[in-house]
Amino acid sequence: MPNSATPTHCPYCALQCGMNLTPAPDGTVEVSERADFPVNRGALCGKGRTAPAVLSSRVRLTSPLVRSGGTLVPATWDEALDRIAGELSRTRTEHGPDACGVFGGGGLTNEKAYTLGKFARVVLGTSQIDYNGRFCMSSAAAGGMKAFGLDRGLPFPLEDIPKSGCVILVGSNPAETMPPSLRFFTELRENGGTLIVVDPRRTRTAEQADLHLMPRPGTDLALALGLLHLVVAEGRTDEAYIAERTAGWEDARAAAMAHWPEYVERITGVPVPQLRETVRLFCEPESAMVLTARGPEQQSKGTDTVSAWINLCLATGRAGRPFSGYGCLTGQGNGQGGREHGQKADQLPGYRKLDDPAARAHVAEVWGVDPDSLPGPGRSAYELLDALGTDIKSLLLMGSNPVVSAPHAAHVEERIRSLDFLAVCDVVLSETAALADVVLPVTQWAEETGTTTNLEGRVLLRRQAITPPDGIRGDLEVMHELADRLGVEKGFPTDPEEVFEELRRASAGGPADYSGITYRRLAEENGVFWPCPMPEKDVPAGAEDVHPGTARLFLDRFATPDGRARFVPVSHRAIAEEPDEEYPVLLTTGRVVAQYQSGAQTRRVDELNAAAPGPFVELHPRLAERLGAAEGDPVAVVSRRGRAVAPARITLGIRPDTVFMPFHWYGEGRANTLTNPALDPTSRMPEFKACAVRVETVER
Ligand SMILES: Nc1nc2c(c(=O)[nH]1)N[C@H]1C(S)=C(S)[C@@H](COP(=O)(O)OP(=O)(O)OC[C@H]3O[C@@H](n4cnc5c(=O)[nH]c(N)nc54)[C@H](O)[C@@H]3O)O[C@H]1N2
Ligand SMILES: Nc1nc2c(c(=O)[nH]1)N[C@H]1C(S)=C(S)[C@@H](COP(=O)(O)OP(=O)(O)OC[C@H]3O[C@@H](n4cnc5c(=O)[nH]c(N)nc54)[C@H](O)[C@@H]3O)O[C@H]1N2
Ligand code: SF4
Ligand SMILES: [Mo]
Repeated sequence: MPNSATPTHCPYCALQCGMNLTPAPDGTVEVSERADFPVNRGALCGKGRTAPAVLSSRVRLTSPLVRSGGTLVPATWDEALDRIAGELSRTRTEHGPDACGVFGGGGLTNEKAYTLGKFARVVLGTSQIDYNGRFCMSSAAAGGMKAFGLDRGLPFPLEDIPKSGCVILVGSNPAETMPPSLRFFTELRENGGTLIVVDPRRTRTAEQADLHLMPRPGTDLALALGLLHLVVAEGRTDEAYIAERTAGWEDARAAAMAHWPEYVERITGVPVPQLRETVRLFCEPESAMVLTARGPEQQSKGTDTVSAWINLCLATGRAGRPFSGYGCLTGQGNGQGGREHGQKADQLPGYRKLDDPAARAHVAEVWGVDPDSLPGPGRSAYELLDALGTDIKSLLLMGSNPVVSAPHAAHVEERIRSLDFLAVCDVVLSETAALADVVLPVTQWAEETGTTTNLEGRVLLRRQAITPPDGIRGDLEVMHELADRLGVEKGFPTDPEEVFEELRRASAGGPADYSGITYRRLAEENGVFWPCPMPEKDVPAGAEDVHPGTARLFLDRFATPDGRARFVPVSHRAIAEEPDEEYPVLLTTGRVVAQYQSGAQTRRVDELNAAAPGPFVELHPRLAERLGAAEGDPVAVVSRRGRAVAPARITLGIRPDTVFMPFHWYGEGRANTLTNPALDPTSRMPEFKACAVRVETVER
């Protein structure tokens, strides 16, 4: 490996900030500024800056582990791989292929996600594969598909944000979750545009806003409908656009008209004058955007909620036009690419549908298998986890830590413990890995090459910058070795570029078409936006292509058969679990800037732990006073599913009827002990953002 700086990308969130990595003489790695990457222009948050700490053997796994006599003990790779192959094979023989489950992650590179989906269907023959992205952006994906016929989180690059006239950020806190992106919102305001933030908490992002709406958690659907009602009532619809570029307006309009502003104020708690002001700020400029993130999406009506915000954009002519549109801010490092290439329960590579005969035939040909041998769609993430130990006997897990991050986590933990066999590939001994029968230590971002697709739909090359330590292997090698042991000798290469070449062919002609993208292009350009097809039908391996990629979608037509966007008629409905006398308070959950997700990686970094040492319960002074709780006092939050205890953090920046907990920790402060696994009927997204709880003081 070279001793000079390697330009690459951060291992964490979907911004995929560019950075340079240089190996230092003492074996560590230095991060330096990479100013040429347009998304972050050199800026990094604390997580990105400290990411090399997780490469240290002090915190990472250094050897395969195999459970023996109840404890995990070091083993050779052959012992560990033989054990996994043997157990998966036994499960398949005794209970059938669907008794083998596979769970992936949106942090895996495109090459890994693609190979994991192929491994499940071709090697194990199981339909039971899904991934943590289901908990992330699935509602936005479902809403985008319904309206536009395509799901790419942002239909435009981030650099378009400052050129818009108004941006409504719904349930998104980029000041903590994507700090370098805050610049785009600051520039928006410097250019005279307005920023409206919709969040039940006065976050660091909301503090930057021109207008902050503070709805009751779980009421974004009603809020969007109320805004659309006002748009119609005030004659602010764009009738020419509606006639020319959309379908289904009458029904959506009728549904919205039932949501009077006063009724919406009662449901959401947002005063009517603020609704009117929002409509004015959104409709007056020439262009405007709505961007959603997990706040409105992680609800049991997340898909309808996204549809309602899209309807608002369509009725006002704000989609498929310059500096206008609806977008979702995807979360994980490869949250976009990870949802395109087949680790989803119902999906084949290129965002193809598993139940589409033409898609099956195309992918089966690339894979060299009979289309009839491909299983059908399987269960969604929570349903899969819920079936562990009953229908699903053995699980292979790669890139997730569900014991911390899944809803109703105590139940999920109990299901995981009831498995016959669990194998986990991870870089650290996560709380889920600690329950495994076999743990495989895998290489990390800086030690391997692969592609990710950032929140803009920009495909990037994450280059290897250092040599991995001895005794560590890559996820691709793990799948190659397991396939080999399970009787599939070909089709599981360990070279990422070789996998990408196959992915190009598998995705060719699909909605997420990568066939015109090559590693060489990615090395020369600052990423390529999909779709990027080949001009010809056949894709010769390694061939170059001239398609520039598609930075901006829908400017001429939407991806529906007739090119028109679809309105979806939706109506308000309550959250799955409304507060009552016994559980009178709403709990919502989310993130803090210094910890990432389940914390498996960031809780192993001293600097980040110093900044965010543990869980807390954010509550309003009025609620604290009623409880008799002072700042820092331990308080218990109790839901129908369990009890969590963490110190009180008292703030005026939250609604008095709501408490907030970050979900990055395990143990007594685990927020997901409390959360409700009620699922959205379309996206199967759990209701992470609203459940009924009671709050109590704790004697210590
Ligand atoms: N530091 C850090 N950054 C991250 C991550 C991380 O774990 N840590 N994870 C990455 C990933 S995978 C993701 S998905 C993104 C998530 O990024 P965000 O969506 O920005 O993160 P969250 O904190 O989950 O939720 C955003 C906001 O939604 C608000 N909210 C809660 N309930 C509601 C509601 O009912 N309605 C509305 N409108 N708002 C509500 C919360 O108060 C919160 O401020 O972040 C990415 N970046
Ligand atoms: N209450 C509540 N719960 C939530 C959310 C919320 O807002 N509230 N948000 C949800 C969302 S949006 C998400 S995305 C999920 C995320 O939650 P998780 O799925 O648990 O995500 P991570 O903590 O990122 O877990 C990734 C694991 O994979 C490992 N890993 C990293 N890179 C690799 C790799 O290349 N190969 C392998 N094999 N392993 C790797 C990491 O060390 C870590 O253990 O949490 C969800 N849970
Ligand atoms: S914002 Fe996201 S991609 Fe950028 S440095 Fe931080 S964690 Fe990494
Ligand atoms: Mo996420």
